[in-house]
Amino acid sequence: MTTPTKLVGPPNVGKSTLHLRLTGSRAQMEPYPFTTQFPEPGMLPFEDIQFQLVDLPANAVPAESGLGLGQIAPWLFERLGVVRVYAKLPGHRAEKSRPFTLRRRQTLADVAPLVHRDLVRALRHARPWGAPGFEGQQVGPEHRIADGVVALHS
Ligand SMILES: Nc1nc2c(ncn2[C@@H]2O[C@H](COP(=O)(O)OP(=O)(O)OP(=O)(O)O)[C@@H](O)[C@H]2O)c(=O)[nH]1
Ligand SMILES: [Mg+2]
Repeated sequence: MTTPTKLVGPPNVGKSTLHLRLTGSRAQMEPYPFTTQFPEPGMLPFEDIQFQLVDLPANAVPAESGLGLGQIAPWLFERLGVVRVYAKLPGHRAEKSRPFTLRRRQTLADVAPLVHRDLVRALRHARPWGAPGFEGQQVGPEHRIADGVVALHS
């Protein structure tokens, strides 16, 4: 088992240097801010376990002035790969105000237990709307989720 841990901080303070020293990663370090553009994972061994240490791009939003504050939520949304699923059950309208939030690469089988306990076993097929190419087309529980409405059928 690994324990994911994130390395965050202001620009140019030596996060990547530390990451490289700890994990032997190929994290890029330069004497100017915003060198790190993408998350860089590395493994830090300790006795018989390993920490997964992720070097992250700098957070340059000054809390005092609030400049750029509005970018944080969309950035998190994108980087975490959040997907919103609006579930529709037979005989009900789609719940458009309360999406279930999952992550990219999850499947409709992962949606089922969030909607109803019984759906875990009962889900037979679904019809997703939102992703191009799957507008209402029948798909199985293994189908990868996308933002949009999904009609679930047991
Ligand atoms: N003097 C000194 N310089 C350091 C230390 N750690 C890192 N540096 C230098 O500081 C600069 C920035 O290092 P990085 O590791 O790229 O910093 P960072 O925080 O990852 O920067 P961003 O990815 O741009 O946010 C590099 O020139 C490093 O060589 C330290 O402990 N002391
Ligand atoms: Mg860096």
